[in-house]
Amino acid sequence: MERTFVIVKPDGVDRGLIGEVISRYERKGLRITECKMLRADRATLEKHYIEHREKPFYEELVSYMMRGSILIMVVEGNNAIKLVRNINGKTNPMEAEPGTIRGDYANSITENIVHASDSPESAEREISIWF
Ligand code: FUP
Repeated sequence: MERTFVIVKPDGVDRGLIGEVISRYERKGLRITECKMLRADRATLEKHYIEHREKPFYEELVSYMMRGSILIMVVEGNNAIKLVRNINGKTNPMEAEPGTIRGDYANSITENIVHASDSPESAEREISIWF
């Protein structure tokens, strides 16, 4: 059993895609074990995105994540980390395959609907930041 950390980002919440995102994970046999709606503050986002702090897109990314409500959750199941990332699709919406969340719904690399942890270490780090 593995667990991963997921965010439905402000564009996903504003566009009414929370149910769509959750149902894709549940259909795959994964379980939502923690879930919370909130407005992210800058300090938490700076911890979450620490690896990107020198990147040119960092400020745009942090501002966008504070623009509206987000849904944070813990998703559990066998191979949850890889399965959730497959369901989400590639970061760049031009490379995300149709049938993935980003492939079906995103057309911006910044406003790409969802975040999910990329390793067991990231998952535990991110869960401890947000929950
Ligand atoms: P991912 O793991 O798919 O969420 O992607 P990354 O960790 O590479 O990037 C984190 C977030 O930075 C992405 F969700 C969106 C944002 N980003 C940009 O805004 N511009 C870029 O060129 C790359 C990433």
